[in-house]
Amino acid sequence: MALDLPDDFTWPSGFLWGAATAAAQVEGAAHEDGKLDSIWDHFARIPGNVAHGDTPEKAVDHYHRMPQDVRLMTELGLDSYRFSVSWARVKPADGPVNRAGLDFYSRLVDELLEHGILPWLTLYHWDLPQAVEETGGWANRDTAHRFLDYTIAVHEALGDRVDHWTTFNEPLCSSLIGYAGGEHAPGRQEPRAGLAALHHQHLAHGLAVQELRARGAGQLGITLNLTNAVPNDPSDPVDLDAARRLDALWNRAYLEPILLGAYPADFLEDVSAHRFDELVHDGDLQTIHQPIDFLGVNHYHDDNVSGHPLPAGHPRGLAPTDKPTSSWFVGSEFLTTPSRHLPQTAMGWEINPDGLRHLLVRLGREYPQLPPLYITENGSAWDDVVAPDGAVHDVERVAFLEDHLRAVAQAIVEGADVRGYFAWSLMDNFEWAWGYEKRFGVVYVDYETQERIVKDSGRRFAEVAAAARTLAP
Ligand code: GBH
Repeated sequence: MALDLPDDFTWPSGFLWGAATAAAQVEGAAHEDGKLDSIWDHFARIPGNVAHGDTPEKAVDHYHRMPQDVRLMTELGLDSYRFSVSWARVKPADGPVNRAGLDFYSRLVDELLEHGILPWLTLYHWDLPQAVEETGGWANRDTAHRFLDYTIAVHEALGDRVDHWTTFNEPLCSSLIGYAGGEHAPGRQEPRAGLAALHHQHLAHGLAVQELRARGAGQLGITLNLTNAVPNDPSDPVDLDAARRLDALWNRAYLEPILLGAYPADFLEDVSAHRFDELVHDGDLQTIHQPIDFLGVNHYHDDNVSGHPLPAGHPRGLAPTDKPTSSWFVGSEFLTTPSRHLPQTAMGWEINPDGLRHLLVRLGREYPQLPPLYITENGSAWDDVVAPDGAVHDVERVAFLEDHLRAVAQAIVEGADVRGYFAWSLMDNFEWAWGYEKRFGVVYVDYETQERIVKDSGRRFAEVAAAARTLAP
């Protein structure tokens, strides 16, 4: 059955229906075949960092169950599978590349191609080798050059079969949350290190795109998590400025160096106390400002923001552990995110599908140089249970999926150039600082037995994708 969409609506031809995962969240086998610690392996072993003391050590054992998982993808009717490569598997430390680690991805790519599924590869989804962190991690400019070496190793092994290359997944999170906020690995709480990571990841992106382009790689892009910064009280200049700051730090500081070749002037001013400009060397912005073929958009929720302290008694929002963390609003640490009292998912994130429509339309209007868009992540966490009939009736996730797909369709009607939608996530997995507590999959995983059960949302996804293909022009 198709979604309830306007009669004359058809999904653009070739629209990609996919699902996404990330290496550290699904693979497990954290110390097999030459893989060494990533920052997430290391960070998760330190008590207090991850809920319940969970670690990515075994995750959902995808490393060993990969062929079965690819069969699951065919059941869901996926056109494409978005996965990430673990740097700590490929180049765990200084020295030679780890063949055995690369071989896993080579087998995965072959398996996907054999089943007619397009591999959509991400080079960095947050799992820096711990050895690189120990030389300063992303706060160290040299890490951008090491990323280039790693990129070359991956391209040498897979470049003959992989066409779609994404440099970074959500650099905002792996720079500011990891280095300034401290809720994510490596758990540093140093505002300037957060900004250094931001710039060095940009530089790494630019170096990698340049190199991949020169090597003839097909489609190159980056995935950003973009948000609508909503002023809590739109008639209050303090809240308007708060929204402006959040938009600058979370959206424009990531989009504009890539699309326009410059950091936004207001962002530079907001972070000037941290001497950000000293991090940017001559020529860096030219390196970063490479043409890209697509922009991946991850969107989960909007952000309602205020420049005033939270009122007394306002809940602080859910946190994975009671570990004290710092603000990752670097340069605007006073910002708060009061609740708008909208319905929420199990993450405590508000549900507002129209925000996705608004974001997609607005991106095209604000940036004439915007490349085609792919939703590379969208999804929701719920407290799923296996019903007595053996199925997982995740009605809330089905509704979330349908409502967000309708929002994407509406954005397309309004002119947004969206070419695909990847559900987050293919299957339940290691949800970073939340450990295994939060389930995002359209496939349920029993963490004792590793059994997979396609949830109702997975079945719905398959139906919608099949119907869309039948109707495509
Ligand atoms: C994505 O990031 C990741 O790419 C993926 O690996 C992950 O599993 C998935 O989402 C689900 O979490 O603290 O209230 O200000 C999540 C993007 C951006 C969502 C920041 C939470 C802050 C919420 N995140 N946002 S709040």
